[in-house]
Amino acid sequence: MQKCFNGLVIIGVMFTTLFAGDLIGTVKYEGKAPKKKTLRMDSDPVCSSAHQNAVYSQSFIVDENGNFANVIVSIKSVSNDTDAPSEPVILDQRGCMYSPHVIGVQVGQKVNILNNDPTMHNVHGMPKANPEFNFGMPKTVKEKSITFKKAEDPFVVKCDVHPWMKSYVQVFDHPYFAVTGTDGKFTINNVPSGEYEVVAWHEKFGSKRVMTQNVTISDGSQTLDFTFTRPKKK
Ligand SMILES: [Cu+2]
Repeated sequence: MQKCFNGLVIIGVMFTTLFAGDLIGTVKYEGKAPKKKTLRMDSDPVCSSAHQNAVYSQSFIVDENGNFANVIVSIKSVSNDTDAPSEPVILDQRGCMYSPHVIGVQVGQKVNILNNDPTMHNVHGMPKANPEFNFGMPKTVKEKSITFKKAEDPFVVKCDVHPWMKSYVQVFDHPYFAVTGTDGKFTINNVPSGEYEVVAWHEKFGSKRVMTQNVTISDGSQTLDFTFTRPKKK
């Protein structure tokens, strides 16, 4: 009986390993992109002197082909029995900018916030499901770690010293999410087979104007593209 049971467990494991697929795609923006916004960092000479050239806001990055960066693409309502990765997600403060501008992290996974600037930052996160956090990072404090206990929609993390510094964080209870690069591309690996709703979020469209599409994942890879369009003026 024991042998038979073990056999079933092995077959079960094989099924979950075999029947998983990658979700890949490109996110586009259609329409006239907003004018690039120059960031003025004069209020802190350490910040302004860190840049030789003009620095632009990262809140809307679209290239000439419409490839849309910093979009969080994620699978909604997917079961997950894996532990949070021991590898932390890095949120760097460098040149008085957050890098990356948008991150996804799992419940229980560390976010290591770095200060690579010889100045003071104040990290102020405004989640709703998780406790708000707000702490200073003088130039002597090079790293602080935070973790989240609950999954939640993207929220802002800003610096109270430098008003142009903003980043966005989304917390997931599974590993099936990705953030688009400047080429608009994303890859979500090893999604268990099934039918899902896939959500694409961008900060300028917000949680009320996320894009959703349905997809069926089976063995192999599946392509799913999204196109955000400029909202019509009322
Ligand atoms: Cu700052």
